Amino acid sequence: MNNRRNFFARFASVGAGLWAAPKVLAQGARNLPVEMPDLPKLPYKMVNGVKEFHLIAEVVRTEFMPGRVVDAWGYNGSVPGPTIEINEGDRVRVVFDNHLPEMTAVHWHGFEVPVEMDGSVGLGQDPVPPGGRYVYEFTLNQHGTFFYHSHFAMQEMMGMLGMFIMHPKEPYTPAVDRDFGIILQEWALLPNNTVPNTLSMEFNWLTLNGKTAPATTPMLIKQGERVRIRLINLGMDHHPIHLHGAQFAVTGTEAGRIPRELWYDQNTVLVGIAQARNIEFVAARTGDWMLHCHMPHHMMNQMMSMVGPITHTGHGLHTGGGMQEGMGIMRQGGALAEENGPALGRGIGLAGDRERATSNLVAAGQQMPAGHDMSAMTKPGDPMERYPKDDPEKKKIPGYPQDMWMPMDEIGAGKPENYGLRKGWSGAMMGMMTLVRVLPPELYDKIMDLKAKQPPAGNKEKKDDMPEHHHEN
Ligand SMILES: [Cu+2]
Repeated sequence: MNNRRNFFARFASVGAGLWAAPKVLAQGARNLPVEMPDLPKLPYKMVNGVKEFHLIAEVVRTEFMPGRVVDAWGYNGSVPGPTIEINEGDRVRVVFDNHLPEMTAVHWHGFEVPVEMDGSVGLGQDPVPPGGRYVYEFTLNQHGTFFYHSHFAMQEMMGMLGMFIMHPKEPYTPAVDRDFGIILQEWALLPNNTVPNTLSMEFNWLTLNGKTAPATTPMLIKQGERVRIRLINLGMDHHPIHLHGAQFAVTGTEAGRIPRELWYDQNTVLVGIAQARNIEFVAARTGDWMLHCHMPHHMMNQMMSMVGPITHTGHGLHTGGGMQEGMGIMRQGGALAEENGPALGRGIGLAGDRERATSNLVAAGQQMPAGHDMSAMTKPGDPMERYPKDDPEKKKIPGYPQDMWMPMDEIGAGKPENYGLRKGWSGAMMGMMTLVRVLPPELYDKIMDLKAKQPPAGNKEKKDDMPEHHHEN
């Protein structure tokens, strides 16, 4: 006991400066509605003291970015599904309807509830048939960042997942000024195809709350605010999520709050499959800071098949097969046929006869795709002038080409959350990325003003279901 008290005494002296600005402490602790950029909340009604939600599984046509149409599976018109928020101790009923053409059920991930309410089909309940209904009801005596999902693996990869926040009876301290939620997902979508390939182990679209950068909506923060971001991941890969401009402490997992004496600063947090991680930090420095998965292939959209040596199939690298085979799409033969089997999914080196070393000169004689060549942007005297447009010499440089620069600012134009971003900002934003915009008060107020004047959003973004932003002035 004595040791413990000493520990806390020591902690208190160190901790004061680390975790909380005095302003935040003075506000006292309370629970804030969680802001989910680009996603709706699931509304409820009170029925005899029970919070009753209505959740519907269905096919949802959505867009990862303007023009990139996807036929995914989700809930209530949203992929991922709408966010459910309750308070610790609540009695909750979820009336669940299946509008899919096959059976499903809802698993409440990490919930301590009776097995009949767990959503593990076969063990606790029968599958909910197409057109069927199942009523889940439980009292929730937990708190933290949870989620719900189909427990059919392929349905998970069609997008059937949603955030479930349980607010604590005793609000967490130190209090935060902003509380955000982000759902990480990955998808395999061939060009000109709207249906995700759930068998693939290679992913070319990476989303946060169902959007891919630069179409992700930034999180807006006023300088000095204390911020919580809740991250959840349900896919085939782990995502090391990195924040620019501020270090953070990991303050919660999928099982709830981490005791404060176990916090320590980091700037990258690994969000493993089926895990939740809450991070917290004080937004001290103004700027448009990236929050992104740090896996290099997750920092791209489907352009990963358009640049780099793999572009030039037949002219150099040929690992495992072409893009279609790599994503499990057969052009001929069976998936287990001798000529296909070893080459499917992630190359494991068995298809040695199809592999070649990467060399320079892969692109010799080829026209680079539009956007590849920076020379259009060079001015006299720039170092880039060494490699003028279409100079065959640069194709002899080992490794060339690797990346390209393709700002698409127009994709985010007209979105108030993007107001004031530097010209060319979208060139940095691809794949599993979004922005944490730490704004000086004037710019913050200006953007809030623009948001207030925005016409009501369409079906997908049911902004009116969102609770009001907490905001002091
Ligand atoms: Cu990742």
